[in-house]
Amino acid sequence: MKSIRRTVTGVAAGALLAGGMVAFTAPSASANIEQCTSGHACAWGENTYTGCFTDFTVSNSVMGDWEACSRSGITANNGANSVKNYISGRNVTWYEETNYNGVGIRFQSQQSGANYQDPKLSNGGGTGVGGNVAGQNWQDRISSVRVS
Ligand SMILES: [Ca+2]
Ligand SMILES: [Ca+2]
Repeated sequence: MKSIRRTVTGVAAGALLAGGMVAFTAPSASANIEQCTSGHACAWGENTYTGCFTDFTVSNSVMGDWEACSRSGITANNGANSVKNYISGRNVTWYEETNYNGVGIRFQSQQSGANYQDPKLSNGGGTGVGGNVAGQNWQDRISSVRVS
């Protein structure tokens, strides 16, 4: 009887551990807009500023690895679903191609108070650059970012 009871207790502890692990991984999955601090242009892998996260203070000709991501084997290149510009006095343009090529979508700074973020790039956002592209699907499309 004693050994059986010990086994049951072990199972219960395992269940508790599994539950704890779920709760532990939740914060990275529920990343949020607070990750984006003043002076940065930010991108998230999922809608509503969630999922993998990366940020920039200057232009980047290629969207590189996510800075924070619970998934392996994916990069920020062609991965962003939501973006924000929190760089005072600068515009941030997210381009379709690397090296700022192709069309883009431009956001003003949060400090300017206008058109500075988009939680769902699949239905467009920002101001079109290089064409009337602001209303297009921009999910998983951005490959470079220019701060100007
Ligand atoms: Ca994505
Ligand atoms: Ca692209």
